Amino acid sequence: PGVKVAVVGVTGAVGTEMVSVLHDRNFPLTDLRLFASARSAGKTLETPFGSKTIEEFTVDSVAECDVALLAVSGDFSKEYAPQLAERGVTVIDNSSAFRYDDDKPLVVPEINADAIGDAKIIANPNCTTAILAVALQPLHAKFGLKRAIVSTYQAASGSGAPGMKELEEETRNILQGGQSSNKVFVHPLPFNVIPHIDKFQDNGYTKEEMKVTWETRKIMRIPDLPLSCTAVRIPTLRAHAEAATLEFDKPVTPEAAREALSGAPGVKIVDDPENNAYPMPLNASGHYDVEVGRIRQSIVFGDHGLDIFVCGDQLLKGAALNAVQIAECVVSGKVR
Ligand code: 2RA
Repeated sequence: PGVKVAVVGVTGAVGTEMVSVLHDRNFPLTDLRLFASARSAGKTLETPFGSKTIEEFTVDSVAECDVALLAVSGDFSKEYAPQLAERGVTVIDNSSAFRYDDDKPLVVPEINADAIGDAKIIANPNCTTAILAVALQPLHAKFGLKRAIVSTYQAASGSGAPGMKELEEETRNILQGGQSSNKVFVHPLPFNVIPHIDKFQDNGYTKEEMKVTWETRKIMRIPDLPLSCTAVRIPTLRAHAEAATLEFDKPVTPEAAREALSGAPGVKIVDDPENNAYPMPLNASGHYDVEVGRIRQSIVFGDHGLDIFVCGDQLLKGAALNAVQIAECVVSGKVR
């Protein structure tokens, strides 16, 4: 018997990718229903499953499905995810609404699928966190992660389809001598970097930066992990890159790190500096694996430290792929 799946927020960048990933991974579904707001309801969407009509979201309609993948705002999730869960739907939520609730699992399947248990609402992490955690876990398992300092280089897709559109249009506009008129990003993004993603917090970090700290601790089950992050938007389209300086409990070498990472689920080592091979957004875009490279002994933390560079598709491992992987765990029972 197959599973009835709903994708809610299907007109967004993440929702669109969810449908593609379900198809690409041959997800065992008997029915796929696509939901969006009243504005898009009734429109036809070309999908890998063929032409499909978008339905207006109602709790009653989505409650006819077994699993709902939500790619909607946090406020929407907060209101409707509990109602769907009460009606028996397993909700996998891409917003930040439930990530920090102690009783809701926050899951990267390569790391903590066992946290899912019987949960009816499962939180999908922030993209930046998911991409980083996939690379950190194999190193943590072998050497024990003690501290991390992270800097990110985040693509426009983190602000959804409107962010990607603004980057493309504004780049064209500026090259043609026009004035920038940014709306999605707080400053013009083309030819710029913006060290400001999400709201500033009382401690001077942004919410995006704190998400990386809070969520990495929860997913990797290192509750006090000292991890600081500087999150920066750069003018790339859809893959986030991150530099991490790591300290471990045990001594580590780049060779031992490569061994620990080699064959780790979701990881692709791209680390051949002699041939100019290292993780890059252009190469990681459209791929499931997180690229890890530039692995070197850290000057700061010496024989207990590494510097690494990672890159992963923000819309895939950072969002849609991870959500579908969680759904795969739920339907296959790999939840303990
Ligand atoms: C960003 N992490 O890149 C956010 C999206 N969830 O803006």
